[in-house]
Amino acid sequence: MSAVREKILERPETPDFACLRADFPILNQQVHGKPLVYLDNAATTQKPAEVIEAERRYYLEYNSNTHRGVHTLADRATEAYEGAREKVRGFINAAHINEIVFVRGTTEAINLVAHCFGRAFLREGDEIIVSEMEHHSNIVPWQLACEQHGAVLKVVPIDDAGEFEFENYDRLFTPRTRLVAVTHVSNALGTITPARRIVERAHAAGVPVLLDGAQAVAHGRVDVQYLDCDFYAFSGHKIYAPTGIGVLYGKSEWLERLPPYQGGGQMIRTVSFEKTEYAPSPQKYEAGTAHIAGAIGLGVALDYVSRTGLDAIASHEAGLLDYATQRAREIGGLRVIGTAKEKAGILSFVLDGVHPHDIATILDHHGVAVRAGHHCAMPVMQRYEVPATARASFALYNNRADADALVEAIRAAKEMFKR
Ligand code: C6P
Repeated sequence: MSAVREKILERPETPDFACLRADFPILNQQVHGKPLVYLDNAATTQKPAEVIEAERRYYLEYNSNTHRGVHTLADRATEAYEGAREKVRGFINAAHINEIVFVRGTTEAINLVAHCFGRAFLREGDEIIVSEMEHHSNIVPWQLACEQHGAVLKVVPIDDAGEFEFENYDRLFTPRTRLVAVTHVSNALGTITPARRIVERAHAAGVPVLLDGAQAVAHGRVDVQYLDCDFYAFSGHKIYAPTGIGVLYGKSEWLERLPPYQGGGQMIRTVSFEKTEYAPSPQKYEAGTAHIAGAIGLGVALDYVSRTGLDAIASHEAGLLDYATQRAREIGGLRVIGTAKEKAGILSFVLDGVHPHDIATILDHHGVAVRAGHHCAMPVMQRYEVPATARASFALYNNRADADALVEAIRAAKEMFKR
């Protein structure tokens, strides 16, 4: 660890974000001859060197399968893998370690719940509530479950600012409502939804809630006991960890009741041709060899974020978002899509006369990486009657100079398309 970094860690309440940037080696490069300004963090975040090193060390020093071996390397791998599970538990303040299931990412976590919950509890005419601002990963799995079991999807509208319309949500409940699945933070708009109130309302009707935390976990404190949600899904790669690893949190009472997702090794207690008994959660949901290195990397990434401090990260990113939004709004013809009062670090916008894909291409030539498209949230695009948006999304290593580079590159794009 560098001396500078040690100094920062002595005062974790005021981390020096400028120094933290050095922890992410990939950022130190040029793109099209310009310094890289990475603002596509909602798609995936970059990884600190210590996360990359943890994965490397696993493969170099103790690569082995977990839970199966009786040799030293297998013990080390199992200890590190289960240690990572405990880190996840602590990070989201889950009550029990058996409530933490390792999956590939948010998408798999939601599919797991939709599939298992559907099989166990959905019947013809039952209803699932989602919102208009969901990512496709929190729409399509429910559509598949509805199709299979004859259930119906009901949608909470959003208003012009991109706020969750709570009164309309309230009205959607009927005696047939079986589950609510909503995002904690919208990837297309940045809206932070009133997750705790959403859960409270659903619980008043005896209905469980799944929160999609893909865009939330890296940007503010998440406490699943405070939220009281029944399920919480997130991806490692959006919180400075490797791809291919993610987490499904589920309350014990649910994970004990739901049937398994996939069958295979690791998820059983006994197998015979007549009958198989399943292992308890989380093993019941983790058939096959896990992404062991990924889980270990995730544990290290969560340590990194915790040391930096979630509250400090949230306020750093909020400051950046305000600054970037204010400066972007000075550009004539630019419209911000998503102006909710409570937002995480996402700036979605359209620019008169320039297609978002063209904006992103020109920005790339200025070294600025953003995403353009429907962001896997087509209903949001339909709601705002735009084909796509350009989206800049912030992480802990971004700074005002990045926001300035973004704004200058947008101005250049505008200039190029001037008639
Ligand atoms: N959003 C984005 O650029 P996976 O792919 O499983 O890690 O995450 C899916 C997912 C689910 N919910 C939300 C709210 C998300 O933002 C995402 C991923 C990326 O916005 C890639 S489409």
